[in-house]
Amino acid sequence: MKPAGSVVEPNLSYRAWLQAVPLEQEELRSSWARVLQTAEVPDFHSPTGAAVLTEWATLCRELLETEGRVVSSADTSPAPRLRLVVREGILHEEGFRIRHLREGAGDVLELAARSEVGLLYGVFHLRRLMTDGVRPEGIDLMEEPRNRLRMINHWDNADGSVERGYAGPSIFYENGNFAHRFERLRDYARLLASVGINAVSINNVNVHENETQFVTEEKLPEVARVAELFRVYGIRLFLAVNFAAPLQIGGLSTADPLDEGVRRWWQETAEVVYRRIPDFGGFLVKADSEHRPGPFAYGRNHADGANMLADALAPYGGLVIWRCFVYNCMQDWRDRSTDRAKAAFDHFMPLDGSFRENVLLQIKNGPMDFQVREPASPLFGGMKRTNQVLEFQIAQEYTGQQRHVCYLVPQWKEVLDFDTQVEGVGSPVKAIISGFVYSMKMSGISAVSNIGMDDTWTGHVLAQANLYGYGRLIWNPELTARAIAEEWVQLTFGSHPKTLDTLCRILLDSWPIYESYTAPLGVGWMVTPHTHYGPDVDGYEYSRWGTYHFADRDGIGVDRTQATGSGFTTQYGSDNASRYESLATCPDELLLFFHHVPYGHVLHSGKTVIQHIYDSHFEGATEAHRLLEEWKTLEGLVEKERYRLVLDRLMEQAEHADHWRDVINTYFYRKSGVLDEQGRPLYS
Ligand code: GCV
Repeated sequence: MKPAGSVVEPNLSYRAWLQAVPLEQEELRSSWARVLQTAEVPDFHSPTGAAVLTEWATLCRELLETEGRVVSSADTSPAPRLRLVVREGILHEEGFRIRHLREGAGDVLELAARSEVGLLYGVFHLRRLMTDGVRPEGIDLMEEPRNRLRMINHWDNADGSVERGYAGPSIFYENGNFAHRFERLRDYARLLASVGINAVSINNVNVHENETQFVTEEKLPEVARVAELFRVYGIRLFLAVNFAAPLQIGGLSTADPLDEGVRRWWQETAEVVYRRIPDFGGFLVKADSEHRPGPFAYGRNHADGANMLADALAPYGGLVIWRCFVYNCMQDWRDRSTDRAKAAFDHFMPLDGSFRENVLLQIKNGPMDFQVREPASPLFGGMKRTNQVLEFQIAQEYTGQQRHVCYLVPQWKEVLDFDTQVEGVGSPVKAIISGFVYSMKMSGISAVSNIGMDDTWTGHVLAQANLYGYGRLIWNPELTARAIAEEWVQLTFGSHPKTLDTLCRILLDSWPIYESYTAPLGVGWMVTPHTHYGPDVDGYEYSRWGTYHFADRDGIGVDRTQATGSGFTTQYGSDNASRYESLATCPDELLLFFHHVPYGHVLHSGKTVIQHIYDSHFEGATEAHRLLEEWKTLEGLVEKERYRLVLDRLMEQAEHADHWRDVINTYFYRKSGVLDEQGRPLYS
């Protein structure tokens, strides 16, 4: 039996949110068929135009079960149609407008854009409207991206592995070389374009010897083939480069950014790259970070390094995206004056205003490292004269590694909505990053990819919602997490009300649930070293990485106050600084990020810290089991393959949440000696 609003083809996981789900409602289907079946098409000038036509034909076939017919713009017959128009002077370069027009006897759905890629985004938007049950009559909407750069960073290595990859091997490489999986790359580019992504870096920011070669004459033809595939979908290709490349592959004896020979080497390299890939995006650089080479070795600073590369790329319009993830990774936990959270700000604030126009500083969303909960980085709002890129992580390194469901859009929204208050109330991160508060030549958002060779792309079918949601959110940060979840569920699983309702609840509850059974109250870490999967409360407590919770028999948390701690709070604009500084106003969920408190400290919620730890861990584990039970109610509504895949994952999550609960509760019971008020067993 075919369940209503569902789909029955094989390979459904692979198709992700671009499923062939025929519109169920007859009336809806016929009103869309009327205006979509015939397309009036302009003269296209690039392969992107061909992709627009393919997507339109696919819509007709898969959602309307009909074959589309093309007419030229010279055709003046009054038949209803979709009119595709490339028009100068309207909108943002990548935006589009969709209008329903009555013209004589026939009605016309006009999709207008300034560029062919704008039309492509528009056709993908039609798919969303159709799936959402919107009728074509009366449509009049405009869409344009709020962020100019909308990027994915791959941490893929040429040997085929993916750093922090949880969905199988790399789609790009195997055995030290390009893997030539062109069909898969095209399918991936299509998925990305469908949510508005326009840039991708294809190799790990930790650039090893094999990938250092990517900028050589020998390897560039392969890079160029990948760039060509992405170009069709409006996506520019970037490479992560090794700052020491002049030494490693250039035969030079230095990589000093002020050395004439080094500067010339990078200029020549840029020339070679652009000869092969004229629209090459630029270089992404991790320098002087976690043992990667950088300008410090030569007594130079980050601006010296970034500007040298920027000068090499400037003649071609290329960008340098320089990461701010710089900290002392050889710390001693006894050294209380060094605080990793302060490092990025300390390194980069003094350089604000000294970077070239084509340099963008890429800043992780929080001051530490993609934890389940962190405050926003104080560099947002701090830096006023430098182009910025916000970096998220779609890969769930610290949020369940795509074995646990953790829908991250609500977390990302909190970061984007965080009011830096630097220009008075109303200067949220999203307005800074979009270039609205301080005009920036170029800015945007990037995120670490969560895909690999797995049939589902993401390892966990529900983790596809994070890739989808990332694209949609950075296109328009005003979209709600629920609206994005609803879109994704309908496109991915069909529109049965029970499926929609249940899956949206699972997704929207998942981040708070994950948070509640893992590290408490913003303190972070407590994960198994290196793998970062599973609980190990002291795993990173005495290590070199600057990742401490300072739990002892009396209390827990990191004192980052100005009064008695590291002074990290002072890096924020004044109102936020005082809000975080004071125990009276610091939000509960970030309490242990900013303060060291006794276990008996009473939270705003009215609970003590220790009781909160116990309660949240019991509740979190119970809730993880509830997610599993909710999913089980969809048996028969979701086709077998994906039903089983998700079921397996949720079973693992529920069991693992119990493990987290027991490890964390046992640890804190033994440290504090405080019993649970409700008398529940604190260890197993
Ligand atoms: C690519 C964390 C991760 C590393 C990653 C690094 C970074 O430390 O664990 O795998 O390296 O962040 O963002 O550069």
